[in-house]
Amino acid sequence: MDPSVGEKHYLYARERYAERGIDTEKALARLQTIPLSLHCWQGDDVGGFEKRAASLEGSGLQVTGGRPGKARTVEELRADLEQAFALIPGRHRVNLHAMYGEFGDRPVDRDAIEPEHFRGWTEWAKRRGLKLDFNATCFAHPKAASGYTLSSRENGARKFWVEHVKRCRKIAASIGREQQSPCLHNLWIPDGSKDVPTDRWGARATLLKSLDEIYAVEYSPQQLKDSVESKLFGIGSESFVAGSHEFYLGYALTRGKIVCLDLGHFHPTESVADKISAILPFSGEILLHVSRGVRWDSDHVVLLNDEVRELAAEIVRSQALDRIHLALDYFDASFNRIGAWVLGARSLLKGLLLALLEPQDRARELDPPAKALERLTFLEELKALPFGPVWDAFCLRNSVPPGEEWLRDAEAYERRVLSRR
Ligand code: RNT
Ligand code: ZN
Repeated sequence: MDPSVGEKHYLYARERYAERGIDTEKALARLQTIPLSLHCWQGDDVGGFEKRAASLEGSGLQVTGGRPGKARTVEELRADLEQAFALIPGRHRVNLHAMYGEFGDRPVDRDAIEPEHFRGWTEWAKRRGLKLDFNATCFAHPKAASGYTLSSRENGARKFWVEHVKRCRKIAASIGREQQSPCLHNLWIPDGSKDVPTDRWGARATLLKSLDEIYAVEYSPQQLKDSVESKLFGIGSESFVAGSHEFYLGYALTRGKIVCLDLGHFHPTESVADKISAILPFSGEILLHVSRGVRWDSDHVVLLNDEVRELAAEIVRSQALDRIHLALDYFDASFNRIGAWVLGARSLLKGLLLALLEPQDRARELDPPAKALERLTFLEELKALPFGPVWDAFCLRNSVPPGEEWLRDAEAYERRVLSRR
């Protein structure tokens, strides 16, 4: 798109929004400040760089599709991330998993990882002006094969995982110190049971004990923030998940931790958007794993669907942009993996922009029940405003291809780099 055409369309759109009392410049300026944490694991189908062949078996995570071109080395993954960032407007973060360390030639088990294994990442991030977040990897490991980690009744295995997560927090804190921005350490465990359990109480008591051991080590919140991620069920944990939403909500609120809400981790008719204003009065911050479940927690690439729009709208309406951390979490190996990153990130940013283009005062005025028809009509009419040119302006100002033009670059990269792997 010729930038002057883009600008012409934008000026028209700006006027249309201004008629409704919406300042598009203000919305664009706000959007510019919102970082998304891009999940490194989309680049290699949740593989990681450990020497041991990793299998997702028993973790409940399933990556489907066999498109060639997944990253096999840390260099390839970084190059792919750089290509993705070149097509995503704004300044964002990279979300690492412990299995993505650079471990050299000898195998380093999860209970022995150190900050030095992530030095390459911090140096790269610094050069690229990126900040990092971190996750413990409590799956894809023989000691997680029983389906239980931190809630394991087998004390040796449990201790192993406690040690792993402790080390992950230490690594995350050292990253946070280095980058002068808190590193968010998220904890998700696969623990649960395929069939009817008889000791839910025991598993949860054990998980509680493990978490308290882990978080007994204190770090400065300038360096490290901790979140815990619940789940409803997984493949292989259909009947019981130790770290359920109620469990972690209780834990986070009593221990000053952040809850992580993954869009795929609730009953399909449950609204994560609705949870924002229900949790924030009691908790300083929330982490969102933005994903798209199709029938189950299938981790499809994020699209600008009603769920994402509603979620973004609720964040903005709650004036909570500064209290909500946004991360992407999906894995799709059925198409170009760089494209998957870009499409998901751009869809979420679009949702945020749409939310920022909602006239807040007017919206609140229309909330009373007597105004239901007016309210719905107002929301419907907002959908008819020329949002596209405002989005394109955001892309152009960030020197990123507008519209679907980014696809050309993603496809060229696939031809030039990915298809040769
Ligand atoms: C699993 C959780 C978790 C993982 C990543 C890889 O259901 O969503 O966040 O996707 O840690
Ligand atoms: Zn998640």
